[in-house]
Amino acid sequence: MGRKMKRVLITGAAGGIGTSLRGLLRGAYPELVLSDRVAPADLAPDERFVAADLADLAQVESICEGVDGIVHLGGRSVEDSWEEIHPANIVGCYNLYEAARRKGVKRVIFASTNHVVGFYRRTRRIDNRVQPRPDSRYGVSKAYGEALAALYADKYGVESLCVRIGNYGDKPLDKRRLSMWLSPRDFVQLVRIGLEHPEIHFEIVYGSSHCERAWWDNSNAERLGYRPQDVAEDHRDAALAATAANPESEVSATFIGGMFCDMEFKGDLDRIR
Ligand code: 15L
Repeated sequence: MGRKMKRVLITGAAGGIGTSLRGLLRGAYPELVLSDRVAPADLAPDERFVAADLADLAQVESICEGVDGIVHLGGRSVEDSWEEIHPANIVGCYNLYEAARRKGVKRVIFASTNHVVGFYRRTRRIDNRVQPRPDSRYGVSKAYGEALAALYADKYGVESLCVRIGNYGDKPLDKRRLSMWLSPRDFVQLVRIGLEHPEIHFEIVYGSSHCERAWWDNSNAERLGYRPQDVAEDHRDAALAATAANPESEVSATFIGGMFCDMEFKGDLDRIR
């Protein structure tokens, strides 16, 4: 590995992924700075927390001070109204990249999502180069974040790894998640590749563990050295039973994004090829 990271900032550190990542990254870098709007309840004595609202550029600049790498998990992580998505994911993501540029941050790991490509049919195999087909305002905001990552890499040299996370958790929750589950330790592997790999400029990879039923080709992650350790099919029976007990709607079951595609969906799904 190449890049030397002394101080790493995690935004959205009090959220679900942030909370588990914090523990798994402890000791990996000399200094971990945690940020969110409110401090996590269980702050350890060796953890440094700095409060910041992503919608406030001055606050975001202050948390980027002296930082080498950022794991940007902050913002809304599910579908919501535009009034919620706009400040958190549009303004917030712009502020994050602009603050990173102003403070000379070298690398950003951008937590993107499968919902950027949610309206691709499950019958099609996609890779990291397909054009976005967002399934929600949330998916659009993450596609915008990926575009910002490209702009800031090309124009200003702020390097980014965008990870289109499938579904993060200890196990795949249902049949859909057998195709996109991401275990905590496999995410840590991707984060460390993103922060330390010597040759990242702007890259998009999928955040999934070893999923035999994946709807995507993740060879771009493999090219960067990613070797997932956890196997979705080890949890097959429980995941299939969960979907048998609670089947997906026709729209959900047709597209990668599942229930995000179904929300507010009007008309005939055959129009989406
Ligand atoms: C996501 O992007 C969300 O953050 C997560 O809560 C899940 O809904 C996941 O996608 C998913 O698609 O299962």
